[in-house]
Amino acid sequence: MRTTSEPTSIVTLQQHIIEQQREHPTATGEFSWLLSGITLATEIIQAQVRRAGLLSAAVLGETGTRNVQGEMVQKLDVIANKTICSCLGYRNVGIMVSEEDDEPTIVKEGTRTRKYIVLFDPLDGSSNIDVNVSIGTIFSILQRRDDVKDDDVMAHILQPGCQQLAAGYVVYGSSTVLAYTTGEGVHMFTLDPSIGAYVLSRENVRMPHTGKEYSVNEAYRDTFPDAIQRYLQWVKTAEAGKYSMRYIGSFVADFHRTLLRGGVFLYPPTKSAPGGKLRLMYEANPMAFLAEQAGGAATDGKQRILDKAPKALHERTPLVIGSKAEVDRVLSFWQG
Ligand code: AHM
Ligand code: MG
Repeated sequence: MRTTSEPTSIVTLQQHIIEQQREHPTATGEFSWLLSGITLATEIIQAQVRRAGLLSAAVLGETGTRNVQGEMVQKLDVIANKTICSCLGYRNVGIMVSEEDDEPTIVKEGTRTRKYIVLFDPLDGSSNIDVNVSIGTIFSILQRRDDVKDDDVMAHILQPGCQQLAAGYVVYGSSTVLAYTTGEGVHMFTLDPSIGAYVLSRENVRMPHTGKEYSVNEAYRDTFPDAIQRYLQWVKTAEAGKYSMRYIGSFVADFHRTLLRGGVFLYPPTKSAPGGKLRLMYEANPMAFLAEQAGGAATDGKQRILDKAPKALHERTPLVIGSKAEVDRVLSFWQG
C-alpha cells in the first residue's frame, strides 16, 4: 500500500505565478496579468500548430513575402505574430517587439502606465513547420527605463539581457511545454489539453553541470572559426569520451533538450553569417537568462550574453549555451 504525507496537488501556471507574486508584497498583479496574456497566446498558437496538418492550405506554407531578416515568412509565423500582439495589446504592455516586424509596436505612446516591453520570436524554427518538427515561441520581458524620456523608444528597448524581468519559451512538441523564469529559478509546465491549462511538471529545473551531447550545424564546420573547428575535432577523440551530436535545427527544441539533459548548443560565426545567425534580443537573451537561472551558462565567445549591450533591434550574435562545464570547455578552445 502506498502512503503519502501530503495529497498530490495539481498546480497550474496561473496559481504558480500568483504564489510567486505573493512573495513580493509590493506586487500589484500587473505582471501576472501580462504573463497570463502570453500564456493565452501560446495556447491559441499551439492549437493552430496542432491543426496545421488538417488546415494545410490556410496555415501551412509560405506567404510569399520575406521578413526583415530576409527569410521567407510562413503563414503560421504571421498567425502567431498577430495572436501574440492581440493578446498583449489588451494587457499593460507599452511596447511590443517581434522578430517578424521591422519596427516596434507602440501600444500607447508617451505614457508610463504601460511600463512593460515584450520582445518575442513568435514561431522559432518555422522552416520546420511543414515537416512536423517541434517549433516554439520565445519571449523576453523588460521594463521601461526611468532615466530616459518616454518617447526615446529605442533607449527603452535596447537594454542588456541582465535587465530582463522575465523570460521563457513554449515548445510545441509531442506535448506543449512552457518554461519561464522571473529570476527565481526555472519552472516548467505541460499543457493538459483535456482541461486547457498549463500544469506544473518541473519546479526549479537544474541544468546538469556536464552533458555528453553537442548541438551544432556541422555542415558549416569548415566556415567556423579555427578554434571551434578544433573543439569539434576534440569531441570525437578518445580523450573527450563518448559525445553524441544532436541537432534539430529548431532552437527552442535544441535548447529544451540541452536544458533537461545537459550538453552544449553552438551557433558560431560562419562565413555567410560572420556575426552569428541567432537574434540577441529574441533568442539569445531569453534563453541565456533561463540557462543561468538553471545553473548553466551562455556566451558569444567573448563575453556573457546577458552583458551584451544591444545596438539594434534585430542584432544577431554568436552563441554557445548549455551546461556550465561544457560551455567552459568550448571557451577553453575559443579563448585559450
Ligand atoms: P527562425 O527564427 O527564422 O526560425 O530561425 C532560427 C532557427 C533556429 O531555430 C535554429 O537554431 C537555426 O535557425 C537553424 O539554423 P541553420 O538551419 O542554419 O542550422
Ligand atoms: Mg527564431
